[in-house]
Amino acid sequence: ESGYDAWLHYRRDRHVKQMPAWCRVIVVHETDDEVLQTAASELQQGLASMFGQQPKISTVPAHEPFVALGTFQDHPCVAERFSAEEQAEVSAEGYRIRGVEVSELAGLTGQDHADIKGRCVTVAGQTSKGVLYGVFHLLRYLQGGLDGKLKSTAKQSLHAPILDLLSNPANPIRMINHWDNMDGSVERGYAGASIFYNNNAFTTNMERLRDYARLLASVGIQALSINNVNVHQVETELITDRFLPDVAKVAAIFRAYGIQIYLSINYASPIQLGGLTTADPLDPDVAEWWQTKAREIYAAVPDLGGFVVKADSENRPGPFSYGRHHADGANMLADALRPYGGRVIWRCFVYDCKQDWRDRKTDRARAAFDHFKPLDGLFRDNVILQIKNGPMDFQVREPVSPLFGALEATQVLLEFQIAQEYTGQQKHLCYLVPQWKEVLDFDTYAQGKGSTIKRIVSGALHNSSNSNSHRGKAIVHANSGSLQEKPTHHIPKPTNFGIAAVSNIGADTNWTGHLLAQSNLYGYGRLAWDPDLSADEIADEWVRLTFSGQGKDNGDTELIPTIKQMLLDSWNIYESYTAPLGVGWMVSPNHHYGPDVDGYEYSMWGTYHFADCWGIGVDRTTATGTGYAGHYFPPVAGIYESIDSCPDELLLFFHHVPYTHVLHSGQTVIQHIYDTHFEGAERAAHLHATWISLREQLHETIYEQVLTRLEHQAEHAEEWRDRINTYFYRKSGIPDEKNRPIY
Ligand code: BDP
Repeated sequence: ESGYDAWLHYRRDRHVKQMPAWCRVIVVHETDDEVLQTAASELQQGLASMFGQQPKISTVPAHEPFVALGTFQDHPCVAERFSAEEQAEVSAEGYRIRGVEVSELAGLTGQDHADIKGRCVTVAGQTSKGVLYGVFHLLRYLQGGLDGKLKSTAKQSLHAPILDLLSNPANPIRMINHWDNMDGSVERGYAGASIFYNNNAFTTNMERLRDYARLLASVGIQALSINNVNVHQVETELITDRFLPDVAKVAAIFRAYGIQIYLSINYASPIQLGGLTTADPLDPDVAEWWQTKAREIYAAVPDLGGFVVKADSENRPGPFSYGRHHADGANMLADALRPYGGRVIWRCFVYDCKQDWRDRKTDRARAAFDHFKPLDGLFRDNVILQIKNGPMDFQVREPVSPLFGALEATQVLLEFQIAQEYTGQQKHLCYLVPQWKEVLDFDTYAQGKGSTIKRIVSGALHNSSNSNSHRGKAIVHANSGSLQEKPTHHIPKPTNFGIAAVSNIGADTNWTGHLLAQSNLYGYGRLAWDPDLSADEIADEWVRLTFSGQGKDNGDTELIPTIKQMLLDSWNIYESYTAPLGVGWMVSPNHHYGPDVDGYEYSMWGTYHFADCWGIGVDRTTATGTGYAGHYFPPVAGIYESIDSCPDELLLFFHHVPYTHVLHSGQTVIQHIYDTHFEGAERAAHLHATWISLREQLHETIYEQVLTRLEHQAEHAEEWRDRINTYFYRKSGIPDEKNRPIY
């Protein structure tokens, strides 16, 4: 009980005495398809662990109930269970699961099944990846997650599964980005060293990588970049003979779980590796160098997903050095990868970190939009722009990036951060799914009502508008000076959309440091698959899967609801004792942990709150501020432009207001700051106390792991409270109405 098995521990259920009949035989046709083999062995292993008996694997059904796996093409046993229409409803990576009475299996491959009594279950997909995801769904169901819907009938349904479901992933790309360095460190890693590298070499612990692949595939992740976006000298060599054989080994491990790997590359590679004097994307020698490089890379790893690129940002090299635009840079790489089906995932986190310092009228929040909106329609169809959820940098509260929806002819990936860089670094509890849900459900109005972020990033909005007149409209390109091409207006490919997120795992035994932070990895995968799941449903699943078999009544009455509520409250708690009302930052520079109210205020990074004795906040309006608010579509822009309609939680992101300004809540800004900080610290202490109340019901090591973090959080929340309250009291001179201690 170390947390290593995470949500895949498949504990033996002490209430289930006998293995259900249908689990005893797994029918799967003989295959070279590695992913299908994985699906069969995962099912076999999961069932064996849950029921204490190893199921047989068989290529044909015998005269007993069974569970059949396969694609519709593989096995008559599978295909015959679904009508042509039912099969057609399954997308490339989706699946259907159905449990039926054997008597309903008439005509099955000419065999007589009359003497088979009971139920059979089928897991089917168009592809073996779909089958694998279906198997993990079935295991979730059996393990007690039951999708949160079948709790009370669970025991009965084990023996006669009434499952009949179809599940298709909403997002074609469901990716995790590692910020791992080859020296073994992890940029913004809070769970120990890298599992991929140590001492400037690849790990030899392939077992750990395989276990990671299982965790990812179990929640539907199918793309993985394995090195930091900031590519240093040694990682630059990942695309050379020195490391390509290792990359190939890692790719093989993940391939068996249906996961494609990607490499982050150094834009200056032609100089650093190739001895060229330039990395200018329009220099023919540079383009040729990348073409040759791509040939070498794909000879070693034929199914590499492609490249992830951070260019011209935070001192990384990029096309700007040569007076070129990012479309020039991305397209040159895309042409090199095209023959092999590779993609270029080009990050929009591009800003000049000194610009706001030089000129306080500029605004870092504008940067991604200002750089990329003018390039809409200019990217090759194997380029995808990866956009952080907000315009700044993964703060506890930010508006959504206005690039979503504004890019009409460009494929996009949304970028979340599972690593809790600014949200307590996996020492504080912060279940991020509710935050991500708000982003995904946000309506941009890009094409009228219903243009939600989730529909934009899944490609659904583009697909539905491909045929309407909207798409043909001319796109005005400002600054297209260096661009060699005219807008292509290509129709984005539906497969080149989705979600990526920065990983929160490391070599810690429980993967995420804080055991409860596993819920963020689980939740991210589930949400990327189905953005319509609620934060509550996902929390319920994760808690059930992780803690099943612990607590009284299988955890149903107390353990599960209590831990679930802790998760659901945690983002709000964290927000309430840290930077107020969307202003962000106020963290220690560099490492970003703990309060430092003016830590960034006088630095060059463009992350200011402008607090003085009269007020606080950043004026981002069009009339008097940086104009950022005008990047949104109406009516969103109008809502943010006006102090009266701007939502409280983002007020200081968009407006500079006096401390006496009255919020929609009826409270003044200053009193809101005091109240939320006192309450936040109290609620953090309550999380700690709640956990202590569960002591008897939890396994000791698990209890202890979480306890120490919650203890720290409670203390640290007090420090946050005191620093923020004191700061604002001294700035404003306005006392707390409730006379609580502020020094
Ligand atoms: C910020 C991190 C920095 C990353 C950067 C990025 O502080 O370490 O390199 O984002 O996304 O959140 O590139």
